[in-house]
Amino acid sequence: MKSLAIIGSQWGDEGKGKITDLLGLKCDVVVRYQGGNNAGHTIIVGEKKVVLHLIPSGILHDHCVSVIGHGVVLDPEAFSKEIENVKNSGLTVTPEKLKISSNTSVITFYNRLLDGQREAKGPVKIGTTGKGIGPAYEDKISRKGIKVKDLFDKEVLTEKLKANLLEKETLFTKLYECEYPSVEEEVERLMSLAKELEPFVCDTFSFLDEAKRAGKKILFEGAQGVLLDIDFGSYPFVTSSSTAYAGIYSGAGLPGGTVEEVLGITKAYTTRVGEGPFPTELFDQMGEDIQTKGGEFGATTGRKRRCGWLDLPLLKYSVKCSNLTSIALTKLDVLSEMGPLQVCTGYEYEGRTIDCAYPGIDLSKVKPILKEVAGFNDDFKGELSKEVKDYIALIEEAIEIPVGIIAFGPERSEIKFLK
Ligand code: 2SA
Ligand code: MG
Repeated sequence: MKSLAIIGSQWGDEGKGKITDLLGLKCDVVVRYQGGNNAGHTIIVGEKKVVLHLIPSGILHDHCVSVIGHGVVLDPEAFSKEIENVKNSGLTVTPEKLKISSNTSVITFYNRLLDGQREAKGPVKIGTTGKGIGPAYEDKISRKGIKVKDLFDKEVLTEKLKANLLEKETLFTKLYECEYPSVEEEVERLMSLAKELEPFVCDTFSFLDEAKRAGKKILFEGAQGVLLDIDFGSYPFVTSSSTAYAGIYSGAGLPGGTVEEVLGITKAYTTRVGEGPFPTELFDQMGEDIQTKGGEFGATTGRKRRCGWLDLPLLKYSVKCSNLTSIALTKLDVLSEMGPLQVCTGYEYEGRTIDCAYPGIDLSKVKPILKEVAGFNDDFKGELSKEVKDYIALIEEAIEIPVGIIAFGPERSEIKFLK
């Protein structure tokens, strides 16, 4: 297998975790390059269910090195809890197995507080996960951010946090009228959490550079999905990182193109959690049924995910945005025995018909063109039924890349390679 990237091709929650877990078996290194603990990757291994938020899925394999690149935003408190959970699942975590870039941005208490206050009291509700992701990226871009390496020097951290809090203070006191910890309190909190982080912190740039030169197989593990990308996504209802292909090299901290395959993980229908337009959203019993049968709840916040039909104009767009070379079609089992299905093949938009979305398109104004297709009743284990094959063919014809993998359940054994 070549080095590859696994990217969500919709609004996240496509089942990236289980595919990354499986393909991770054949990889030497797994790298997270964007996002933070807003992600939720649920992986079932035998009797065990492991939910990963921040730690790369490579942690499930002893032969894999997991890397958190500097494009990630890291909450030391969430990290500490997750390490605990991972260890409690019987997995070993050592500095040989997990490496965190010293340049990774830190999510502070102020970031979390601001995220929550904005969602509760601000003028635009995005439906964020409330983990402080957006404000942490804002700090980074505005050059006021705290980096992991700052956590080990009290003087440096105090100075940086003072500067960092200066403008936020007005927001907390005047705009949102909420309480917030003093710089001294936050320094103490962060420095005590940093102890747990310290063994894993290193120069991941050199590690990845050497791994690349040595011909190691690297898997780049995307979080969320292309439609949540800060630039390509359905702005402003997006996350604050580059979830699409373009974010890989800068986020991982590995210059030079080595990704030969880009696998887009695609749910057989569409879900979205949080606010924002969703052209094929179902508000009827079918939507409820998919939500229930698919267990469509946020793995991080527990929120109900909105459900709708597969949207080919958006999928076509994602394929282009992320240079996808093939897709893995997941959760096909959820659509089984549901009766006739529908697929969105185009939009009516501004007086014309289009079959591919594009940046800046107002998704709240498109009228989806739905095509009814035969439902299927399949266990996916043996030869696929004609109806499933037709469903796959319809997708392949639209997106012009193959469906290389299908998944029809949470287990490793419920993933099938078609090509
Ligand atoms: P944020 O918190 O700033 O990243 O939120 C901004 C938008 O991005 C969406 N978002 C997500 N959408 C799907 N899945 C995500 N991960 C969790 C999961 C979400 C959960 O695996 O289920 O548990 O609720 C994720 N993370 C961010 C978010 O809904 C906003 O629309
Ligand atoms: Mg998820």
